[in-house]
Amino acid sequence: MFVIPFFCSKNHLTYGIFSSAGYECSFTHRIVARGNNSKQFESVSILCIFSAGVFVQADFISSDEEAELVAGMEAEPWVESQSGRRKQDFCPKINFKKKKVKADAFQGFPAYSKTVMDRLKTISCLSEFQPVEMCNLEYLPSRGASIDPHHDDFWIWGERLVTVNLLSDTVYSLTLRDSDICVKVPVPQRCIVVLYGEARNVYMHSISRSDITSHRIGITIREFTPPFLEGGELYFMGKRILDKATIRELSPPDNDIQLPGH
Ligand SMILES: O=C(O)CCC(=O)C(=O)O
Repeated sequence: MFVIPFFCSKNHLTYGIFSSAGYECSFTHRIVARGNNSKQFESVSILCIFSAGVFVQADFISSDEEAELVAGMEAEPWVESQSGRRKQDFCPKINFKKKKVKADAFQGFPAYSKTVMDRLKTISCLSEFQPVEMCNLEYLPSRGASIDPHHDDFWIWGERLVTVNLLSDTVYSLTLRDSDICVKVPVPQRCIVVLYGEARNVYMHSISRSDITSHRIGITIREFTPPFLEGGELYFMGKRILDKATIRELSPPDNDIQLPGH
C-alpha cells in the first residue's frame, strides 16, 4: 500500500491509501491547506478530519464480462435522463416526495446481471446486502453527460450505494454544501465502488462533465433502508419487492415456439 494525494480543490489536498487491488478510505483523511503564493502543497494546518466511507476494488469484472454486460444492455431500450445521460432502471415504482412505492410493475433484474449480483457476495463491506434496484446510467462526452452533486434518497435507499464502472475510467467528486472542499475519488474501468458512511450521508457525490472523457456506463445497485427490511415497519411492502428482486429467467429460444399447423 502507498499513500497518494486524493486530489485537491482550490485550497485543499486530501490523502488516501491506495493499493494495486483498489483502495478503501474509511480511515481518517487529513486535509491540509497550501500556502497562498506557492504552487507546492504545504502541511500548514489540518482543516478537518473525516472518515469518508469509500471502497473501491479494481478489476471487479473481466473485459469479457464487461463486454457481455454491455451487449445485454444494448439489447434493451434506453430512456433519456437528466444532464445528457440515458438510463435503464430495474426497480419498483417510487414516488420519493409522497414516500410511496408500488411493487406491481417490478419484474426483477435482467439475466445478464447475474454475474455481477452473485459477485457482490465476495465483497466484505457488502455483507447482508440485498439488491432492490439496478440502474444503468450511460454517459457520453458528446452529449456533455454528467451528474450533479446530490444525496441519494434517505427514505428508501440504504446505507451502501454500489456501482460497477464500465467502458472507461471516471472520477467521483465528493463535496460539502457551502464549502470548497472536494474529494476526488478515482473510479477505474471495471472496478466496483461502494459509498457508505460520511461519503454517502454527509458528502454529496457527482461526476463532472470533464471527468467523462469517453463512453461510460455505471451500473448502480441499491439496497433498502432498515424500515423496509425484516422487523421494520414497512417490511409488509419491502418483502413484496424483495421477493421480486431476483434474476429474470432467460426467455426460451425461438425454436421452442410451435407455429400453428407445424
Ligand atoms: O454513474 C454513477 O456512477 C453515479 C450514479 C449516481 O450517482 C446516482 O445514480 O445517483
